Amino acid sequence: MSDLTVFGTSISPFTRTIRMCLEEKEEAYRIYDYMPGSEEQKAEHPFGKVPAIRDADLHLYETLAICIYIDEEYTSDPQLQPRDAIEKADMFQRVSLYLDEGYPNLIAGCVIPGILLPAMGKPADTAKVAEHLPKAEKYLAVADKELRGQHWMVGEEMSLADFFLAPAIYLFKKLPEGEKMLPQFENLSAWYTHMTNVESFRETEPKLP
Ligand SMILES: N[C@@H](CCC(=O)N[C@@H](CS)C(=O)NCC(=O)O)C(=O)O
Repeated sequence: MSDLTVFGTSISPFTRTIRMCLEEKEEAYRIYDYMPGSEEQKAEHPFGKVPAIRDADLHLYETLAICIYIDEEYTSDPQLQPRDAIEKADMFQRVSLYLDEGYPNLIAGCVIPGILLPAMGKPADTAKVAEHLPKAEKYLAVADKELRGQHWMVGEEMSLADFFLAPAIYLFKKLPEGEKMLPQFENLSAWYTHMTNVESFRETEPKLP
């Protein structure tokens, strides 16, 4: 059994990604629900971002690095990265695109200003949402096209590519504009419905404020 601790609010889609990895590996862990920018999280990440982990003497931050560590240190099945070189490159291409175009537009540009700020008693930033919705739509159109009707984003098995995007889609669907936008993407909608049956995804559903 691991001695692993996760630092970061479970609302964060990045925290959910690493929790999904841990659930898949059936590794026990503790979680401290620290918010981004809090003094506690600044001790875990140099920019106070969420998430970070500690595992015995190891201290790691940045979600992708954490996912790779979990998959390669805890070697039990399922494997979360394809073995085939082309599929592995495809997986990292999708994760990288998500980090560049997905998270900044879906979450930072729409979900946080549109629903999380109001949930925390602050005014919504509707101008920011309006600016980022078309960019979110463009990103989703690419993700939809690349799915080509497959169950998983890459090859025949689930992988980190699925674990990065699904938590973001969950939150984006909470935004009325997001809920309305998703059905136009048939591949993505079918894939997301498939993801909602994945136990590690269900087990890590956050409690929204
Ligand atoms: N590059 C970081 C990004 C993590 C990130 O942006 N997390 C968000 C919460 S979902 C956060 O901490 N935002 C606060 C900030 O950007 O200052 C990673 O991959 O872990």
